[in-house]
Amino acid sequence: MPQARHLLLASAAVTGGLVLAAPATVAAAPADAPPTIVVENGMTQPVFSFADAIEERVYVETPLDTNHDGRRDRVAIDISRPRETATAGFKVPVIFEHSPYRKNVWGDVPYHSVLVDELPQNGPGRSGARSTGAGVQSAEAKANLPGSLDDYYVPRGYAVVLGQSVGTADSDGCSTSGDAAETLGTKAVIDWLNGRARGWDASGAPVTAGWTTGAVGMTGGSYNGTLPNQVATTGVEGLKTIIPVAAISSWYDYYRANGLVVAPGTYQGEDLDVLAKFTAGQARSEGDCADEMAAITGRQDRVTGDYSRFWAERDYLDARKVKASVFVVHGLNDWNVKTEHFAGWWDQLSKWHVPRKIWLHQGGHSNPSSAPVTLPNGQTWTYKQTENRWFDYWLWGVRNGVMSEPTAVVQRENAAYTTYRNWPDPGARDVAVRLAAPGSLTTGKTRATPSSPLWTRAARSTPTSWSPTRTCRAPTASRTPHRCSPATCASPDGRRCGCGWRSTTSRAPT
Ligand SMILES: [Ca+2]
Ligand SMILES: [Ca+2]
Repeated sequence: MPQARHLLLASAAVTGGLVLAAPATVAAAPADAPPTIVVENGMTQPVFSFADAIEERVYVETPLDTNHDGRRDRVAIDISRPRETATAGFKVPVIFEHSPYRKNVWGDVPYHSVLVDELPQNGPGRSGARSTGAGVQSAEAKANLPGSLDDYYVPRGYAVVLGQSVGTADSDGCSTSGDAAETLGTKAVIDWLNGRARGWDASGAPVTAGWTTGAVGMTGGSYNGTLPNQVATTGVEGLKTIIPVAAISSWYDYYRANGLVVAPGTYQGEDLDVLAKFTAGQARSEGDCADEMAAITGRQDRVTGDYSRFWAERDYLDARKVKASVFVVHGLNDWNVKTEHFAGWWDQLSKWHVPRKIWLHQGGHSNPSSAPVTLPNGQTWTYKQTENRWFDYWLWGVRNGVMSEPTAVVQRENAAYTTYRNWPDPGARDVAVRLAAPGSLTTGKTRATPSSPLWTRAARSTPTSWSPTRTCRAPTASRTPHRCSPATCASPDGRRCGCGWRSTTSRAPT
């Protein structure tokens, strides 16, 4: 997508007033002046009263019937917006976080049995059940929505919408974990914000969103960050930008690896059906949605590990329809949503020329720290400030230069932040890495012994996404047509793996 088109879209989003304040001070608007955002150093300032914010619960109609009861499922959303949106005709853009974790999750959902229940990368503190995490909150409408998005952005001139995924919490239906239904259940909220879908309050009275410009930015971490990826692939009008943090780009890469069944770090035995039940809650999983859950268990196929239509429905690695800009954020030591997820997604965004930025840090499955990062122009910003400026640019049309700054911010192995014109660093080069002694890699030569089959295919330094180009050929007794491993696809002399591989990234940062 040509960048110029997005710049036009961003400019068109500015329908409210815009004040560019003097750098050192925040301008105080006269008491009778129309409400405006206030911008200092290219960043919106907190000038609207959070205590006076308007809170609203709306049930948005989706085109779905995931629980097959003959009625369209509705999804629940909670809204916080500046009071001026009701009293002074002030129209604001929306920062939207959708989640399947809001409440009533099944905390002790049964996991699949596994023969090997510990991975080498699992450190101390491994738990047997998925944590509810920061995204799990009671979402009853109240004066202060769960989490800090509303606290931070409502005073700066945004509405914040916290949604509940279809089939979870107060929304209708059955959770489907990652497929088109979940995508459309999220997209419906953006359609409602733009007058293309219906919504009602708790009493059943119709509700419209006349207070918004219709410009929407989505963000969230992990699953909450995956939903923005999903919706962006639809090209829905109104979604101007997304900030997916530690987000999934293909659920096959989350629960499978080249034909093998794998689990996210620290959650051995989890699979997509476990996650669907966790988010749906026990009552639904064992009640109205029992049939739907059983269908997921069958179709996910833990026997072969094959990539199938089921997984293709949950694969977003095609950015051809993406109209939103994308700010990718990921930890380079994330063993839950592994680095291949952002790498493959980034490659797609590059391929389709989506306006984009990337922020990589040395943490795990988490947000970046609050460390300040100095840009080549001498300006210093934290991640949160960069997020703020990114939303200001794409949702309010503030010309703060964020798109002229280095595309990539990368925290290196020594914890120092470095900026690059692009990612991978244009100065990076391919490095062939070979499996060596157990638990190690080498860029040098390796020697095969009969007791240690040699994998001769070169692997590149992370992050790289690998997928098989064909199934195994070797006629060994234990061969299966689905898996590639030294035992099942050895060459006739028993010493080499016969599977072909291709990578979806060409270079890694050096
Ligand atoms: Ca229904
Ligand atoms: Ca809050």
